[in-house]
Amino acid sequence: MEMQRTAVLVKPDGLQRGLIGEIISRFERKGLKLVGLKMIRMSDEMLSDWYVEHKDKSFFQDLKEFMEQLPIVAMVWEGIDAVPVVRKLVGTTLGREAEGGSIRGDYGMSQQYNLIHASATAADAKREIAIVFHSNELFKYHSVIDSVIYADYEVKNAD
Ligand code: 3AN
Repeated sequence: MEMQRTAVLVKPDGLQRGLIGEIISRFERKGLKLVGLKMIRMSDEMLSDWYVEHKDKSFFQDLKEFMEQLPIVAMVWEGIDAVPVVRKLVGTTLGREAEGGSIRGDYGMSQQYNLIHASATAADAKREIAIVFHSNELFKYHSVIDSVIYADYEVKNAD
């Protein structure tokens, strides 16, 4: 159990489909805390760093071109075990197979156009957050609902 930050991108297909509000709303309702948010057009260089694990895959170039064509909405969410929690809300990669109730399961049919990116591990989250956000664009604040989202002992054990 660990307090974590995780990176989420709403990809060009999510922007085109008008799903930004819906996606933000799902993370808010879950009890995650929004600590960073921006709309940017990612450069080729940023995307090469972002998708470094896929650099030898056949779809690498296509994936970068798709991500470059329009702006994306980047966010950072914080919470206990935020990395796996967000992955679960997002659902598995292929929209057609993703579980109903997950974002991809409810809104997507595709593998490439799967609406959203979420960090796979805590180490990936750190690396990805640093690609898009400066430290002064990330916020630490007390949320008035914190005390009904977690019990005190959970917060203590997560520090
Ligand atoms: P996830 O986003 O579920 O972690 P990854 O890391 O396997 O999935 O893939 C990163 C992105 O690359 C996916 N979100 C998808 O847009 C794209 N992608 C993955 N596999 C393929 C593929 N076989 N063909 C085209 N695009 C793919």
